[in-house]
Amino acid sequence: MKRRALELGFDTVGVAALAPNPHAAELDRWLAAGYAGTMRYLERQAARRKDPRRILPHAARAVVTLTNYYHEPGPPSRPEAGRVALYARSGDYHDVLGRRLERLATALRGLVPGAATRCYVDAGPVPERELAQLAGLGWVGKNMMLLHPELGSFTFIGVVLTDADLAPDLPYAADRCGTCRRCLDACPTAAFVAPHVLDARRCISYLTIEHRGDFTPAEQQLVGDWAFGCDVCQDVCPWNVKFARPTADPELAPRAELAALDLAALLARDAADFDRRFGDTSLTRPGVAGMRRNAAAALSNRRRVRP
Ligand code: B12
Ligand code: SF4
Ligand code: SF4
Repeated sequence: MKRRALELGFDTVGVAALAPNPHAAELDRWLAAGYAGTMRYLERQAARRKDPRRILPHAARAVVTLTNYYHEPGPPSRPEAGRVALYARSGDYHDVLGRRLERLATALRGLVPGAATRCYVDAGPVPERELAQLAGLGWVGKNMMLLHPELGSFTFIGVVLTDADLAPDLPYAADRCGTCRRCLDACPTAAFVAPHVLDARRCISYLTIEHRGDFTPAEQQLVGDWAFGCDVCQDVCPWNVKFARPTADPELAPRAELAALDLAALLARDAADFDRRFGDTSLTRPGVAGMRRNAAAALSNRRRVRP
């Protein structure tokens, strides 16, 4: 099954034994502090995140995959272009990885006839970083990213839950951040309250992707010239500086239009035009209204800095 995963284009794969989440208390504290902002679904899913055996009846294992999506950031963007995080510069990864995970699940059911399987990538109540660490794929860094010791953190996590009795891998025991704290210090909005604790309400990724409605003036300032997501706390990480290599995956190839988003053009787009250009990308999450809000904020911030 692991061989099949690599043939399908995943960069690495491991198997986690499902058990109550050892960081359930951290999740409870994080939610109680209000750091999830308006992401109410995280509260609704909390019981299942704290015990992933509750997600699928009789689930016993998670097959966890990592897929490198790193691209060279390219030359500095044009004065009136908005920045898009690297993971969103290609076709929508939910679709690309969703298809691959379904093929992996088919292979698993071929090996274990009658096995139940369910696939997840960034959707659903699955504690994906936790499971990746338990499957031996790396550690959770101070920036909360899952860091693989040879790939870095510019990876997507994809999961197949199953009731099949697969041999689990050993969890990744080491924490290789050491005394480093570059990510915490580099965050442009000071969104980290402490190592491993992110106040999402200050995070540019949350504001530009998950937040609904208008920005307050303070929120608008926080997003800077980012139009979708943010990469700063990963860009500065020594593990990425050393190990991140551009992906050769054709389905994750970056699109020039997304590498430097034309903010003024985006402001002028109607819904149909937006769907034609970006309907198969992750920009559909905030949608045309959210992306126009982001474009207006980024343009105004750029003009404020460079009159
Ligand atoms: C909600 C969400 C967000 C929110 C909140 C982020 C956050 N840090 O919680 C926002 C919108 C801000 C966000 C941003 C981003 N996200 Co996001 N997000 C998610 C989602 C849907 C849920 C995460 C969650 O439950 N958060 C709540 C926190 C409390 O839980 P947690 O992140 O799982 O953290 C656990 C561990 O850290 C552990 N823990 C706590 N303390 C300690 C201490 C130690 C020592 C250890 C080992 C563990 C540990 O306890 C926590 C609770 O179980 C996941 C997908 C999923 N289903 O898991 C993707 C996911 C985490 N996101 C992802 C990505 C790519 C991003 C961005 C990089 C996108 C971008 N470029 O803009 C940024 C990065 C921001 C950051 N530094 O975290 C990837 C991460 C891949 C990876 N290699 O780690 C995921 C896994 C999606 C995927 N399938 O690929 N995201
Ligand atoms: S994604 Fe950007 S804003 Fe969010 S925590 Fe990382 S550096 Fe800060
Ligand atoms: S920048 Fe340093 S502290 Fe942050 S995740 Fe990377 S190694 Fe860990």
